[in-house]
Amino acid sequence: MTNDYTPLPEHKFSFGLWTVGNRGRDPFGDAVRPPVKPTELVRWLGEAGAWGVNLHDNDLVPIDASTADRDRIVAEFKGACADHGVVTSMVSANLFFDPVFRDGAFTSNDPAVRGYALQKTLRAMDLGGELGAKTYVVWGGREGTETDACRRPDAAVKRLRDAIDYVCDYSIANGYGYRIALEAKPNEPRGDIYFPTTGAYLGFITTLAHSEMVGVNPEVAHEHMAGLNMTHAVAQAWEAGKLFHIDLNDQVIGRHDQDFRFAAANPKAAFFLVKFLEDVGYDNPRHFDAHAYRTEDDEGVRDFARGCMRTYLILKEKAARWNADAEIQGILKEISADRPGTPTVEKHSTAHADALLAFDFDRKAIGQRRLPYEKLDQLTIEILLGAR
Ligand code: GCO
Ligand code: MN
Ligand code: MN
Repeated sequence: MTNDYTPLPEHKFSFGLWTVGNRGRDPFGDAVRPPVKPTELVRWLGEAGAWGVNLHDNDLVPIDASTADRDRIVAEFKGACADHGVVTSMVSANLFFDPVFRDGAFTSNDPAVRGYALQKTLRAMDLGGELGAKTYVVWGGREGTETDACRRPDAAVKRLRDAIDYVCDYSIANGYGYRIALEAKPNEPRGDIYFPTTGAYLGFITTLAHSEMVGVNPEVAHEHMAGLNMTHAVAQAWEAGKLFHIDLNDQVIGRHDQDFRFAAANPKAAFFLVKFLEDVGYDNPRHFDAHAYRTEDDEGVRDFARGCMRTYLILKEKAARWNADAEIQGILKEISADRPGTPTVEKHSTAHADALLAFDFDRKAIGQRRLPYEKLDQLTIEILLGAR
């Protein structure tokens, strides 16, 4: 076991330009940090040891940039990525900031808004293609309502399906090879956002024309905002072969959208998440979608970025320690020990069903197996707190 927590390219740690570039603006107060150029943010990321950078179209290219300006900005950015050894791992379109999207983008009632959102998306896909990105995230931040009087929610579902089907066809037609990752969030900035959870998107994906190209991008904060267990959502996505991307941050349940540094609020939940990702061999980007406290300056932003990666690697080491712990493994063995001769769940056959129906289960005895979860959890806590 190592205690060298140096981030390496193999960890696939990435940050959005909007995360390290976050200026600390919130609904109650203005920016507290000066703007930093994308090329400079890439330098920070390279120096901190991050592997990738992610961006919305307008994090890099202003929404009203001329073609000449766009091309110059993109060329400069590519140069900075090459200079600092950072890849563009994911792109997305900003379909939430501009007032045109105040009532949604793909789910808007206005056909022109839907058309413009699609045009902006195709251009963002072209941009990502140019930068070499292989993941395209769709986060429907404004796809929702304050009042359901404005549309039938199933119309929103159908409109989003049409848009995602188009996006897949466009990727195929242009040979981009994108994997599309849908990111759920229950609310903020809308009162309610359609597809509030990762589970909702997993159901939706099965209805798409190119479902094989589409997966999910679960985010810790978003599942926690809904009061859910992130690791359970991630596990379901993984098991379905749909964990294309992940947004790591932290969030106290019941609070506003906090976007804290990874594991800052719930280190134990973060531990089980990291342990899951490492146990199953997750190999897609590990994106930290968070930002520094508003109290920080630029150096604090870099502390924040280094902290996200370092904590992940510390938790990874704790997970290895947990897996190697003889007492923990002994308990795990005990709680799931075989019951020779007892019928269990397997593929149905008439013979199996007959044997199962005829079997005499000793319900009381079975119900008395020891489940020493207090001990198991305490051992986990002791590992996390460094006492073991
Ligand atoms: C949020 C979201 C966004 C998305 C991003 C990429 O709560 O604002 O997490 O940060 O991840 O727009 O699509
Ligand atoms: Mn978020
Ligand atoms: Mn996110």
